Amino acid sequence: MDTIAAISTPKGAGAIGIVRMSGEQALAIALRFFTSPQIKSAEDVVPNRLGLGTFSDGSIREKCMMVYFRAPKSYTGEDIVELHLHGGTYLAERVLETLLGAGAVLAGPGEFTRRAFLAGKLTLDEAEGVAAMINAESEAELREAYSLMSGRFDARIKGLTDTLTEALGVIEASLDYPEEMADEADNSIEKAKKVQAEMRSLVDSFKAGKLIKGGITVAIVGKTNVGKSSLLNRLVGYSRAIVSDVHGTTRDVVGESILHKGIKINLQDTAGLRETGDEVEHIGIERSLAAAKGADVVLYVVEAGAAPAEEDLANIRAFSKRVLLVNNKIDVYGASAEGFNISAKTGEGVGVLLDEILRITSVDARAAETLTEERHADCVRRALRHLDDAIAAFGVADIECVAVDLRESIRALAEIGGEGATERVVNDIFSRFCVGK
Ligand SMILES: Nc1nc2c(ncn2[C@@H]2O[C@H](COP(=O)(O)OP(=O)(O)O)[C@@H](O)[C@H]2O)c(=O)[nH]1
Ligand SMILES: [Mg+2]
Repeated sequence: MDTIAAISTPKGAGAIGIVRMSGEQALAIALRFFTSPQIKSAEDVVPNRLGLGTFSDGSIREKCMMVYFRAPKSYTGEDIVELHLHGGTYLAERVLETLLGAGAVLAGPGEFTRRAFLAGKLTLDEAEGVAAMINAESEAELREAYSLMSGRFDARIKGLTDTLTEALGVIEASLDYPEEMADEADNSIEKAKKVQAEMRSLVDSFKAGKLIKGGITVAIVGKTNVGKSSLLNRLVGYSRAIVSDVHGTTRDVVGESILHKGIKINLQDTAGLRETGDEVEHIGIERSLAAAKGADVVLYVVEAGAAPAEEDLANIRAFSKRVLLVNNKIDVYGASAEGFNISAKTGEGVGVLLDEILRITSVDARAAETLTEERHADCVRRALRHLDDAIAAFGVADIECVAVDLRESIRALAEIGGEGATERVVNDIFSRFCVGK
């Protein structure tokens, strides 16, 4: 395999820039340009230790550090060399160019991690965890990513697979010795039922998992001037949207994300709902309704003490199952009997409202190990379907049918770790990585 090279730090000015190589030639290529008094030959390079030296290719002389990881004890399982340079957009590119000129090949997105996967250093779901960690924007997302990356999720799936494999062994044996194995077969199916229950709860957790990954989208809707933009501003902590007592101020959907208790919430302030002859405002109102339709939660805001506009509310309830009635301006009008009482002006009640958003979407930042990846959800759903069939067939249909479905179920679960994953699936996963990882 080629020796690959890439810049592993983000583009732009920064304290350090790291250029990384992986492959058989990595050290030889690096030592053509990197010199230090301690290194007379490749044997002098101590693995896993940063050493100070000079990178020089005739035109640049960069005082920098180098670290060498010897195969197979490296991220990719191959020889890896990292050059830790002064930060800067140009310098790292310049060094990379020199390495490419000396025989290294530019790495594609995620190619280091892909090599790690091919070398058996990590499973496919662990690799997905690496990508998820890099992209994480909230505490909860990071926690789920760690659960994937560290193999905790993989171990849980393996536990399920082991139980099913054991059950399959018994079922296969009972093909030949139906009488002798009857009790054991019963027993195995009971165990398989526990796996079935766990798979079901995993599949259920994907609803929350998706919200953890993408954030909970919350649309703020209601009549004009009830304080929707003020609520947005209060939640984001600065004056994001224009607030005024002129009716119909907000026209476009104004979006901004916040973190609450480690969960990302994507807020959308919208144009107030009212009859209008203004063409632009009318378009804005259509966008408000579209935002409400696409949201995970809708906050329907009214002025405290005033009744909600029944028609608007019914309209919204028709397409959104999670609608919270929010009574704003309690600092002037006092609390209402029904709904959430808040003041966008003083901030009163706003924390309770955010907690409620997490509660009704069943998203909990502390509950690690929800399903967050569509691919995993798909595998578990398929595994569950086959297991359902196996359990339903037991005692009713031919025992061979039970065995066939159990095998399919096990196979679907194994795909999570990458077993039997097609080239296309693997390519798709690594193409989502950044170059240099
Ligand atoms: N006293 C009080 N006034 C508020 C509160 N929230 C908004 N307002 C005022 O109500 C008016 C309309 O607010 P705005 O956020 O633009 O409403 P929107 O049209 O629903 O976006 C502005 O004059 C705000 O200052 C509140 O909680 N208390
Ligand atoms: Mg507004």
